[in-house]
Amino acid sequence: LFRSVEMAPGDPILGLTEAYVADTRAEKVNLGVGIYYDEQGRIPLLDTVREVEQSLAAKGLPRGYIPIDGLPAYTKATQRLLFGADSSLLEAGRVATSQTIGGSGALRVGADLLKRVLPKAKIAISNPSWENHRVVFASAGFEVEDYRYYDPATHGLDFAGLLEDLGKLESGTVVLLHACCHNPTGVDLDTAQWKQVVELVKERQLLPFIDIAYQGFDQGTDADAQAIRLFADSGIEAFVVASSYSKSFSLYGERVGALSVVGASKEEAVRVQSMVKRVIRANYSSPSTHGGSLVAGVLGSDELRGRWEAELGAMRTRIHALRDGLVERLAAHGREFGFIREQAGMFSYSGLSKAQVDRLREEYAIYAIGTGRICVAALNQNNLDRVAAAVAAVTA
Ligand code: PLP
Ligand code: TYF
Repeated sequence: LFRSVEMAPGDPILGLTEAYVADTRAEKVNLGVGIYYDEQGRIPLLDTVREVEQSLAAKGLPRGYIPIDGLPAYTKATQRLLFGADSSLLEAGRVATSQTIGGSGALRVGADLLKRVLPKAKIAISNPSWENHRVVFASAGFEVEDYRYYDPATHGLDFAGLLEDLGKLESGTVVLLHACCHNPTGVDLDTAQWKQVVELVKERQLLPFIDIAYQGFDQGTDADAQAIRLFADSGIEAFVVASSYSKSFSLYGERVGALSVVGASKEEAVRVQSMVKRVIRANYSSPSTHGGSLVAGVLGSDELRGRWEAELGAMRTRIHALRDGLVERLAAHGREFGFIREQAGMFSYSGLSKAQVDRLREEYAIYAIGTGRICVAALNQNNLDRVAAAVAAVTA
């Protein structure tokens, strides 16, 4: 039956981690996958998460099914974090939010929903984007186009190209936008640029689909949600947000995300929510209890939420320091990488070529993505010197 099945191509990012794990060199460093590691090179378990987890364990709660669209305390808290506690959209009941299996699940449920309600729409993603964006939307039956985004000459934004390409999209096209900490480049729009994009999207009648997987990793939870807030204030009738807590709560394997769909009215949001639930039912019936309970437990307490913001703030501050540290060490080797300071979040498009990335791996046991993407959040004071020296060597 399966005799003619071919090997499917592997995930280039997760495949690299497999190669890293198999590498026996003691000094190896994995700058490939987007995970935040602490100074000891471990994935942190946040204190606030640990506290909620311990109190839940002590209660020994039963594990019945939760609603198709998730825990109400979770979806409510998520809405406030994304749209702001004083959001007029929330006040008006215009946002339909569901707990999903990670941010990836939110993208897929959102894609299936849009395919159902807008069967002819295409989607445009940034060039480059997280590779799974293309995979998920293509699997849901979308034709995927791209818009210019990154300018290799400046290691920054090709804003003129972006505006030109968005301006040419057919009306009704879905536009996938990274709210902050763009994956893979680390290149974001500033406030003035976001305002222009919001105006253009409105004028061209495009449908914004905002992916926010790194809220709080650049400037803070409110500042990093500025794209959502600007679209919310723009008078645009409808937009979609896929969000993830994988990074901001360091809960990667718990698969905690959410899909929020903004409609024109409360009544519209109720109908949309019913359709989202139907999509979820057809995919996996309902989400899981544990991760959602942890997040809801933290965000539902003012005290814990404040401490979580501080824990997230510490991760953010450390990433900024690692960017500075890398730039300074490279400068000491006579290499100018100042742009790494301007980029935001976990990732940096380093400008390293495929051949240079190959040399880093083969000669120095330093793993990066072939496109030159490095995960800055995998650096620490122990490996910074070695990484900088190796980058200097391969760029000689
Ligand atoms: N969107 C972007 C831009 C990401 O980088 C990620 C990373 O994992 C996701 C979505 C998916 O998040 P999750 O791991 O919660 O599925
Ligand atoms: O881009 C990254 O590294 C993260 C993690 O199939 C990730 O977003 C990578 C690949 C993948 C799932 C998650």
